[in-house]
Amino acid sequence: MASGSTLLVSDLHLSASRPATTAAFIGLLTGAARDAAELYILGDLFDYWIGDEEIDDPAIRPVIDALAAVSAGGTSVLFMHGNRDFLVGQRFAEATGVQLLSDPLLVELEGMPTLLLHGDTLCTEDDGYNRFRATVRDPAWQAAFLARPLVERRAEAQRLRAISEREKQSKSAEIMDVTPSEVLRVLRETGYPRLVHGHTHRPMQHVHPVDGRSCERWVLPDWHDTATGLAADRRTLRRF
Ligand code: LP5
Ligand code: MN
Repeated sequence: MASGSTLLVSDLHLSASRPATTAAFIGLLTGAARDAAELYILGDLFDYWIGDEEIDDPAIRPVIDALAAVSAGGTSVLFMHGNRDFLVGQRFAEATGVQLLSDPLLVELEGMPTLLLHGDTLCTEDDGYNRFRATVRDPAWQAAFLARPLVERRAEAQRLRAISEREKQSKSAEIMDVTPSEVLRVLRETGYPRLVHGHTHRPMQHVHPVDGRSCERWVLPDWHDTATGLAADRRTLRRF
């Protein structure tokens, strides 16, 4: 039996260059996730995704098959796009049985109103990233990008990954973390739920006092060091 009826993970960054992480994720899909009612994947499942042709990549195929098997077994697998895999599309959904989610999404987990996000939208002071995001989330830009040959798309993605790693060297930790005022704005706008997100790779349970209430914000870990996530357990969350 799974450790909770709902499991949440994010930031696995699966790629051919990290086979141990792929094996750990497949271990989750063939283990605890099989007995869970729901598995939420809150973005950056893949290191990058340049279109649903990725499904046919030999390094990715076992992940697709394992997602399809766990979905067919009765677990609802739900996926929210991250900043690395915002091009995951309908063909992926059909091949895996995974449901694509919007970001943010307000759900009830064991009766607790919970706002799920990838987390990048909370980082409002990262101007370079936010300009990039506005461009690549535009449907017209995406259609044009997806119409380009796969080999060109892959080269662009790799170029962009290198730019991102370089630019992060000169960004402060504060800029790359969530903006406190944005967290408060989102909490007010959505009725003071519990927040769960990834992206910043700073796993932590925060408590935000806001308008006389205390709102929890749970940050998921990335999978480079620890292949773990959170399980909803009655009205709390815990690492699994
Ligand atoms: O991902 P991570 O953790 O390194 O850093 C993120 C932000 N970076 C990104 C970029 C991704 O790493 C690369 C995604 C690949 C997607 C592949 C499919 C689409 C290919 C598109 C090819 C054009 O999201 C990083 C944040 C960090 O999180 C913390 O929040 O700071 O943001 C950046 O580093 C972005 C740079 O500041 C700005 C990059 C501008 C690039 C402009 C040249 C290319 C223009 C192409 C059209 C938009
Ligand atoms: Mn991310």
